[in-house]
Amino acid sequence: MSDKTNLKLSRRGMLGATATGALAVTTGGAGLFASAPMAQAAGKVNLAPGELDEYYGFWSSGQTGEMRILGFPSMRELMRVPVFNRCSATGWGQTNESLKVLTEGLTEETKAFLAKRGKVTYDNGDLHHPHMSFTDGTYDGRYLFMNDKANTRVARVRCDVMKCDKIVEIPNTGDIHGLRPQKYPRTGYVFANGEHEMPIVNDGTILDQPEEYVNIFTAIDGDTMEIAWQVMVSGNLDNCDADYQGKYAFSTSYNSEMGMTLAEMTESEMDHVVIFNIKEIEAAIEAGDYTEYSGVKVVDGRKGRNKNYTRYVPIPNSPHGCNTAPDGRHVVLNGKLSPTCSVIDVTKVDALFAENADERSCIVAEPELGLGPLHTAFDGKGMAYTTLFLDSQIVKWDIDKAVRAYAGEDVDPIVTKTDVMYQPGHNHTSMGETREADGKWLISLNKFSKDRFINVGPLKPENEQLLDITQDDMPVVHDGPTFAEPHDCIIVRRDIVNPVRVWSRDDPMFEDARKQAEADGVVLEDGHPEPIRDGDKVRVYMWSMAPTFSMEKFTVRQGDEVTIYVTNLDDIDDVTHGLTLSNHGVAMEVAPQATASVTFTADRPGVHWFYCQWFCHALHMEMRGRMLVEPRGA
Ligand code: RUQ
Ligand code: CUA
Repeated sequence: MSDKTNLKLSRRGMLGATATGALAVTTGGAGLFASAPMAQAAGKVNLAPGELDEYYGFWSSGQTGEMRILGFPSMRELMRVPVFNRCSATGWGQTNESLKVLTEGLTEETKAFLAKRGKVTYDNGDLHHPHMSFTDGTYDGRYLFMNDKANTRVARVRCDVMKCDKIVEIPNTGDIHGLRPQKYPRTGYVFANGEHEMPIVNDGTILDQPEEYVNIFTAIDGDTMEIAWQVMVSGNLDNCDADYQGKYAFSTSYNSEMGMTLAEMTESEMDHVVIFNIKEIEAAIEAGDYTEYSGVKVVDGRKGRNKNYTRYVPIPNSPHGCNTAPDGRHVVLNGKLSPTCSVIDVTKVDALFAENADERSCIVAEPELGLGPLHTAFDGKGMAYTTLFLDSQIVKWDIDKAVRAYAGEDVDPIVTKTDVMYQPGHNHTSMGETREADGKWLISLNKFSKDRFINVGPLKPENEQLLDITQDDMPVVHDGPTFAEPHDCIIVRRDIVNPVRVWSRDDPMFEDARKQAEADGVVLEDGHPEPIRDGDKVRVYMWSMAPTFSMEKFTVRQGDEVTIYVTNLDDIDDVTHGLTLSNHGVAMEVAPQATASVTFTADRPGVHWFYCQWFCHALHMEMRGRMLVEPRGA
């Protein structure tokens, strides 16, 4: 036996051992993991079949427009929740229930624009930042909020059913990017940054006059999803975060220059972070110091207005991420073009609003960390973890030491650096954006996977890497590909998230269906044996119970506008049905105890089958029926 064969065999033996639950430990340097601690950490990640995760991961998907739910730390993808995108499996964007969510929050101007294109809503979205609602500085398991940079919207997902229930378009501004919920006392406000500057009344009166453009910071009421107020600012807005006192919100600006070209945008050595004084802005609204645009009260917080609504703190070149530390005191602004992070001490922010205050007096540290700092995460033990995009590294640094170094002490805040593959953007620690940061895990969302996986063509997956931060050298214990583009995520302790197992029959999601049934004298749960005709409109009420629909067939006339309501009477965990109507582009999911409906025009005479497309029973294939369409004028 050659040495090579020997090595192969021992490797295979070890893989077998891992599969039976034992830890892969290094033998003679031929181990799966570079070190014993690494193997130990990997053991925590590789859950045995059937073992449950300790955390929920809520992942964005960037330009895919959906939210994803992962089991964490196993990184198993558990669910995809359509939000701004279309979904073939669930009928999101097609059912009346989802269309209501997707259309009701659009402005009249957008609705008219879309109507001319034969649409009722947008088909795409660019979902960057998912964040959970807070109470007292920690996640409360009520809602998840997220932005759509592509079409200037903010969405909310209900954590009880894990479905999106509200989407609002934000008027007066362009392209919502940074988004964070208020941490204290509760959410409360959801803060949203308009990234791309434009005229506030964008009707073509002002075109190529950038000096007339503005940027807008928006506060949305997280309970009603109505826009509470907006603030007009100088410079653009990138990422934001809120403090733990309920007093301030912070937004970075990479284009304080208000430049239109790359050269103009990156011209100044210093850009700024805007600090929003929430109480002062609320007082301005109260006192009437605002202008109304598109029905929203807009406070003028631009530079040089001598008002106490905002402060502009100069920080180095084109800052990006904005992250409040769990210590409740420090806010880290990531330099991007500058190798530094600037650290604000929130206890020094009040003083900025005094007359003749030194505009940088709240900055207490500015450590040089490496090239391309984008985002910072925290362990709740005083350490910060910053992604270095250009260096392809995560740098772990000590916040206290950085503060002392800035004050002149001879200490090095950098603790260690770990290579990640490659070019990390966001990173996130378990519970890291709350008071309950637990310092266990760090995920690095890397924009390039390069050589990590077999080639799938010119379009490549991204790569996510999991680091065990309970160990000093932060070993990478997992990496795996992801499709476009897990832009950001949060990692939430399991006990905080408690979704229901089946829908409640009085859920507001299908309130419209119930009302229509009542008007038709139908009880949704009973269905109706015949279609109900209302001029050219026909309503079909059926129920589903594995493996049947209550109707084997129904007849309509060519040209009828048909609405099919399906109420799933199964109340057993996991028995979801669906209704797909062949050759009509119609498909929807109906989870246990839910009602879903879809409307279409029956303009193809003949026999058309509908069937259940969610595997539900041994006789799932038999779960089908016919729609008979009588030719018109025959
Ligand atoms: S931003 S890679 Cu859209 Cu979250 Cu920083
Ligand atoms: Cu019901 Cu498949």
